[in-house]
Amino acid sequence: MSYKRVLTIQDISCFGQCSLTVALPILSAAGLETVILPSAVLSTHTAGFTGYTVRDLSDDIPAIAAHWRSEHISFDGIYTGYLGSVGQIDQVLDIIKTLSAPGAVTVVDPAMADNGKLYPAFDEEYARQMRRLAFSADIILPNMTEASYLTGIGYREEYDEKYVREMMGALRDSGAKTVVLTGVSYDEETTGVAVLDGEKFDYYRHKKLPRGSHGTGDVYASAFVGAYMRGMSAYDAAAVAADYTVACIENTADDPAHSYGVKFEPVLPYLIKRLS
Ligand code: PXL
Repeated sequence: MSYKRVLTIQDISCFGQCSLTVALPILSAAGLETVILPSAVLSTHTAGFTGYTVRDLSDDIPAIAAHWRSEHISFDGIYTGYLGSVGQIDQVLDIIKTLSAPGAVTVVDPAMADNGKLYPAFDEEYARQMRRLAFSADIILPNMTEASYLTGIGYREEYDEKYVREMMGALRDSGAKTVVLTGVSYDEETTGVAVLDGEKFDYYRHKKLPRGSHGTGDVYASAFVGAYMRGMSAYDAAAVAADYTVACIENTADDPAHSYGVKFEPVLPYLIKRLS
């Protein structure tokens, strides 16, 4: 089995089962050498907690990248998520330019918004700057809200396939080679993932669980990157990641107090099985 090295750049929310505390175990379970670059350290994530601490690590990132360059370290994949501040967009673009191995894949989860709104730490300027990173990626993994911010196409709660195709076409025409749009739902019972890979449009439908859980975007993106880097097509990786995320939500459903994240760890054997 080929052994790939992936760099993931996103925050450490010490408590809350999202970003790096999700990405590192999932990518490792997928059999990838996983290198982390924390964009910021927070006591918790920012959704549903108040009074959290934040330390932006922008001042450390250039020196870390310079050290890696001096050690001739490079990456087969670079996967970015929640960043600490708008200035990190250029830092990340520079890392992609200087630390990618030949043929490396870049995957950008423009983690900045959900349910029609930006996350508390971000503003319109961040969303505008995120376009530069997202549109330079090989693969982007926005949800419907993020796709709306990236394209300028108005966010809608209800829509049809024509709207979804228009959104994805706009993302692809702006530069992203493959678009994986999450949380695409046409009815009450089901939701799914739309994939535009070159000219090919596909939709993977799965059941919609009554309770939306925090952190599922990060679980999804990490499982997608794991599966894709293991050699699956974008569509197959999108489907495996969806099944794993649903299984994680189901594994959390009997514990309403656990609303800050999903219990993804006990379900890792299922993901590993799907990847082997
Ligand atoms: O799951 C996305 C995410 C990651 N990191 C932090 C967040 C959020 C979403 O709110 O607050 C710090």
